[in-house]
Amino acid sequence: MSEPSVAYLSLGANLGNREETLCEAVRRLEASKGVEIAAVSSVYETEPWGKTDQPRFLNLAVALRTTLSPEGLLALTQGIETSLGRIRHERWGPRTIDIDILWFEGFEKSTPELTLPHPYMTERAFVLAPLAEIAPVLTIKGKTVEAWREAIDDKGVNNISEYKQSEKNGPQLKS
Ligand code: A4P
Ligand code: MG
Repeated sequence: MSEPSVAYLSLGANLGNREETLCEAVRRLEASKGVEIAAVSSVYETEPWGKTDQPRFLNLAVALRTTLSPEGLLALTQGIETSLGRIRHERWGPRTIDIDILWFEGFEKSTPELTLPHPYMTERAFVLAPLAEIAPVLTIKGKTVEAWREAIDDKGVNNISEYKQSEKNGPQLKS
């Protein structure tokens, strides 16, 4: 089997029980073959970006090690989105769950199916704030995630809770 690669994901939800959906998505990632969760950021409540007339999101970032290819990881995350009730309507519109691959070790590519690193990650405080907690020195386009985060306006992006790893029940949000 090949050596695992490090990858970072951004998860977002703004419909339904947002906390429960995010927790369940992390649990499903963790339960997936070829995926090991290395770190989960705090949870942030964030003003909608792009299309602003929609409910606020909860966002978090996940670090993982995986033996999957980038395309294999995308198929997995899209399967989890679908199984959690994601229906694709409009671009940047409301969603039960969205899982974006931000960065995948050793891969820079741009195809319609997959662009790595994620093209908007350095413009989004809702991505950079959680990611800076778990990958501050990761370098994207010549700058660290922490430097990108310091440079961005993070008004409307609020850390609301730590993410708690419970041995029995899997990850849960602290109340
Ligand atoms: N795709 C290409 N590259 C990637 C990648 N690195 N990771 C393709 C994941 N997918 C990637 O995505 C459309 C297509 O992008 C996929 O078929 C995949 O092959 P989608 O999830 O079906 O559609 P979408 O999410 O509506 O479009 P898009 O452009 O991915 O939107 P974003 O960028 O995900 O933005 N505001 C706040 N505060 N918090 C949020 O989480 N999210 C969005 C969605 C907008 N505003 C937000 C938030
Ligand atoms: Mg998306």
